[in-house]
Amino acid sequence: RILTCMTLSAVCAFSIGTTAAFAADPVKLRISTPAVESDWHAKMLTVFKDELAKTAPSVFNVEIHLNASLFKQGTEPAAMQRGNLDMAMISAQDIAKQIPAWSVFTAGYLIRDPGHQKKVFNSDIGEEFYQMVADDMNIEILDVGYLGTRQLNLANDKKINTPSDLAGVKLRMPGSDAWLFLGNALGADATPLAFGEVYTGLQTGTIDGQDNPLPTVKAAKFYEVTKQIVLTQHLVDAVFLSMSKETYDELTADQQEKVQAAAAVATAFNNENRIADEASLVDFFKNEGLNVYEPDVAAFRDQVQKAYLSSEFAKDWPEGIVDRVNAIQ
Ligand code: KDO
Repeated sequence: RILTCMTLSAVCAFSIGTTAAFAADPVKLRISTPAVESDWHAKMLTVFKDELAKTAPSVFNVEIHLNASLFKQGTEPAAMQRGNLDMAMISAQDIAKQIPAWSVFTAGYLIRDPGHQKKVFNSDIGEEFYQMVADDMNIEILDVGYLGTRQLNLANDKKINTPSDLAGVKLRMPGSDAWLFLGNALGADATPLAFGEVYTGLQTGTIDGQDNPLPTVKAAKFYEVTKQIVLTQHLVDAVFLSMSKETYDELTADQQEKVQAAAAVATAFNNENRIADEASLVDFFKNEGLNVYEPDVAAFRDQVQKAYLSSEFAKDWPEGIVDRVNAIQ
């Protein structure tokens, strides 16, 4: 073929020109996340990419950037809004920075379990809240993924039973008001730190503990530098697989459909694996020598719910939203 091109250069130039006219460049989708490679929500991005490669071969070029290597944790929404990033898995806490009504989904002990989470966001509540994100942030939420139920993970072995046992404990939280409020509501001294710095923070003692779902405690190896996990179950956490609306609106209707379908396959993969992992990981951590136990969860629930209901955040919640969320079975 090269030989033919060299000898028949005029014909060759003609044929390259015609091919180029028909083959559209793949649509580049750059995704940024702080997640580590072995965590389920990082793997779910590969499932998303593979699914699109199957359903729309050569149409998309999905680039996955892990470990916050492209954008710092929490800066992804702004990056999408500036047109510098196509996709991310954003949190309710990220969204609440720009849309205060969303802080309702940062409240501890509101969403009951992963099934409840899925139903809430698949209901008219999800529709209303996703619309706010589309209108006010120019971001299209494709689907909700279950990040897991957040638990306390502490470097020392002092027994924790009620919120007062956390007094003076420097609990790392991601860096935003909504996250810090949760840490303080649990009774601890919330300290902001990016996800990528948590392992070293625990190792060197700049923080006394952190909170994350069990699969993340395993994937990020926090169990290597901590002594106990307190099963407070304080936040049934979510990540919202999202796309900048600028990118989304440029897709054809068929491409949008394929993207939506791939997102659904990816979140289903994540949820299934994460839920199964949560059930089995307690034994893993015990084998690693950690003390894993349930505290007085009712005491934590009571204190945290009261803190949220009387907070400044609650003033921005749409009328009746807590009752509507609670009513979803
Ligand atoms: C974390 O920093 O603790 C957190 O769990 C917060 C989530 O919203 C999400 O950003 C997550 O980290 C990252 O995806 C890393 O797992």
